[in-house]
Amino acid sequence: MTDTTTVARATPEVRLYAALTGIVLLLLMLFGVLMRLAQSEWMTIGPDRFYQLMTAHGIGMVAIATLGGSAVLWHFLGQHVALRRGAAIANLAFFLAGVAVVLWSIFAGGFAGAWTFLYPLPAHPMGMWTRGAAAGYLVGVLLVGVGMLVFFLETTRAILQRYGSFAVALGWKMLRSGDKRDAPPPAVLAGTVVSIANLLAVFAGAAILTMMLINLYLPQFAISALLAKNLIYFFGHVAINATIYMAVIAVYEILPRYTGHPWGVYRAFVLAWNATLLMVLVVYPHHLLMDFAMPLWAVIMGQVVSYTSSLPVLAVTLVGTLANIHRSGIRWDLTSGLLVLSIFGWSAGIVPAVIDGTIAINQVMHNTLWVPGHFHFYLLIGCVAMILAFINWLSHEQAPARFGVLQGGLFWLYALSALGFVLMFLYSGHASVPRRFAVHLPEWQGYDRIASGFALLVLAAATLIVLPAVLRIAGGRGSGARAAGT
Ligand code: HEM
Ligand SMILES: [Cu+2]
Repeated sequence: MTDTTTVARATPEVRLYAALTGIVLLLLMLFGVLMRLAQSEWMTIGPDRFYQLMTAHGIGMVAIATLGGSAVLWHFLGQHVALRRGAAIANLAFFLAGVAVVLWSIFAGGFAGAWTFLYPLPAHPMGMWTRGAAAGYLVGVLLVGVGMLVFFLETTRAILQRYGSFAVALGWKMLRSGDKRDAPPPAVLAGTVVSIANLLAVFAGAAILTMMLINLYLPQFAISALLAKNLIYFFGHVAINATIYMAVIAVYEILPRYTGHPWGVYRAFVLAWNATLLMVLVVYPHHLLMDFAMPLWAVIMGQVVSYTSSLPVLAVTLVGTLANIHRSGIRWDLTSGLLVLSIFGWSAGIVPAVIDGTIAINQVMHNTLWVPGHFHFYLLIGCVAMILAFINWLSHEQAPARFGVLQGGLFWLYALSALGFVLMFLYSGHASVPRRFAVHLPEWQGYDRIASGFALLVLAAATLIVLPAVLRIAGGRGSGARAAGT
C-alpha cells in the first residue's frame, strides 16, 4: 500500500524528465499562441509557417505529454519495482535525437503534413517540402517510438519480475480472493495497463512509419490507405490517452499525502482499470467515423465504446478523489489545487468528446474546432494540470508549500484562462468554424481574438508555474527525501 508519510528521493533522471517537460511545454504552448494570433490576423504568419507550427505543436505536445507522464510513472512505479535507470536514459536519448530530426524536417525541410502524417500526404507535398523532409519526420517519430519501446519494455520487465504475472499486477488475484493484501498499488495497476497498451501502440506506429518510409522511396510499394489510417489512429489514440493514464498516477500518489488518507484499491477500481485496458485498444475507430470504406461494425463499435471507454477509470478516480478529500483537512497549495483541477478538467472534457464520438453528430462537427475544443479540455486542464502539479511537487522537495495570494492567484489564472481558451474552441466549433485552417474568415475572428487573449494568459500562468519550479529543481532542490503530509 502507499506509504503516506515518507517519500523516496526523486532520481536525477526523473528530475531531468520533469524539468525538460516543463520547458518544452512552454515552447509548444507558444507555438499554439502563435497559431491563434495568426488566425486572429493580429500577427502575420504565412500559411506554410502556420502548418509547420501546427505539425510541430501537435506531434510535440503528444511526445512531451508522454515524457511528462513517463516521469510520473517512473517515479512512483520505481517505489514498488526495481527499474533499471539505463532504460530511462536510453529513452531520453532516443527522444532528444528524434525531436532534433523532427524539428529539422519541419522548420528546415518544410514538412507540414500535420502530426498525424496521414498516408499519402507526406509523399505528395505539392512542392512544399522535399522527400528528405518527409523521411526525416517519419524517422524522427520512429526514433521517439524506439525510446518508448525501451522504456515500456523495462517497466513491463520490472513489473513481471516483482509480481510474477500480468494477472497479479492487473489485480485479478485480488478480484478472485477479495483480499485487499493481494491488490497491486495504483501505480503498478496503472503502470501495467499503460505498458501493455503503449507497447501495442508503438508496434502499430512503427509498422506504418516503416511502410511509409519504404513507400516514399519505392512508390510502387503501395499501401492500403484504409489500413494506414487504422494503424495511425490506433497508435495516436492509445498514445495520447496513455499520457493521462500515466499522469493520473500523480493524483493517486500525491493527493493522499495532502489528505492523510491512502488511496484505496478496491474491486471497482481494479475492474475499471482492466476494462479501460480493453477499451482503449478498440475505441480508435471513432477517428474513422467519416470513412465509408470502414466496416459498419467497426464504426459502431467506435461509437459505443466511446461512450464507455474513459468512463470507468474516470468514475473511480472522481469518486476516489472526492472520498479522499472529504473531511480530510486537506492542505491546499499549488500542487493539491492543480491535482483537483485536473480531475475536473478530465471529467468535464469527456463530455464534448463523447458528443463528438456520436456518428450522427460527428458527421456535422468532425472537422470543426469542436474537436480541438474537446481534446484541449482534458489535455490542458486535465493531463497538463497533473504534470504541472507533479513538477511543482518535486520542486518543493515533495512537501506542501506556501499557498499565499500569489500562488492562489496563479492557480486561478491558469484554471480560468485555460477554461476560457477551450470554451472558445468549443464555441467556435459550435458555430461551424473549421479546424486546421490557417486563414480564418473575418466573421470568425472575433472568437479567435478572445481565444488569443486567453491563450496568452494560459502561457503566462504556465510560465510562472514552470520557470520557478525548474529553477528549484535545477538548484538541487526537488531531490530531497522528507517526511511529507499532515
Ligand atoms: C497554451 C496552450 C495551447 C494553445 C494556445 C494551443 C493552441 C492550438 C491551436 C491554435 C491549434 C490548432 C487548431 C486548429 O485551428 O485546428 C492546436 C492544435 C493542437 N493542439 Fe494545442 N494548444 C495548447 C495546448 C495544447 C496541449 C497542452 C496539447 C496536448 C497535450 C495540445 C495538443 C494539440 C494537438 C494534438 C493539436 C492538433 C494539431 C492538428 O490538428 O494536427 N495543445 N492547438
Ligand atoms: Cu480517440
